[in-house]
Amino acid sequence: MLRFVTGNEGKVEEAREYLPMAVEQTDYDYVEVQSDDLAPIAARGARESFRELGGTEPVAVEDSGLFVDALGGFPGPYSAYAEYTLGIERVYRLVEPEDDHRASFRSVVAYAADADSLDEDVTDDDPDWHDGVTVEDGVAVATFEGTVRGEIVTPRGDGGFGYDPIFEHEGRTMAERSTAEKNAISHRGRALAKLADWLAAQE
Ligand code: ITT
Repeated sequence: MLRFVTGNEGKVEEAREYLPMAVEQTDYDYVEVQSDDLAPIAARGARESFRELGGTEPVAVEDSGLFVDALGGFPGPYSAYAEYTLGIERVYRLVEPEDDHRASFRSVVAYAADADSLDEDVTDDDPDWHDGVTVEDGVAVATFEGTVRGEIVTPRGDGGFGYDPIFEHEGRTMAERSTAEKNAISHRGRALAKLADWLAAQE
C-alpha cells in the first residue's frame, strides 16, 4: 500500500491508474519549503510525511505548477498561490503582451520508503531510472519529474481544473480534453509512469 499525501483527490485517482499497488489518500500538512524548484519541495514533504506517518508504509507527495518562459518560470512552485490570489485569467493577461507564450506544466512525484525495502542498486544514483535518490537515516527518497510543453492562450474549455483552460498543447487546451486524454499526456502522468517503471524494475 502507498500513502499519497495530498488534499487533492484527483492526484490520487491519476496515481491509481499508473501504480501497481493500492493507493490511499492521506491528509497530512507537511511543511512546504521555499524553493524555485519543485523537487526539493516534494522530496522534503515526502521525507517528513514518511517519518510522521509511522515510518513503515511508503509515501508519495506530488508538487506541480505552471512555468511560463517569458515570466522567468513564474508562477512555478507558487502556482496554487497565484491561482487563488490572481486567478488564471489575470495570469493569462500577464503573459498576453509578451511575444513568447511558451510554458510548461511540471510535476515532481517524490517517493519515500525504508531504504532496506529497495534494491541496493536503485539507491545508487542511476539517472536512467530516476531524477535522484537520497538516503538519510535509513529512509530513501526518489524523485520523478514529468513535463508537458504548451502555450498560454485565452481561456477555452470546461474540463480539467486549475490552469487547464489557458494551457494549449497540440492545438487544444487541457480543458478541451477528456480526463483520459489529458492524463495520457499530462506532466503528472509522465512522472507517475517513471515511478511505476522504477518500482517494476525492483521486482
Ligand atoms: P496538494 O494537497 O497535493 O498540495 P494542490 O492541488 O494544492 O494539492 P499543488 O500544491 O501541487 O496542488 O499546486 C499545484 C498548482 O498547479 C495548482 O494551482 C493547480 O491548479 C496547478 N496545476 C497542477 N497540475 C495541474 C493540471 O494538471 N492542470 C491545471 N493546473 C494544474
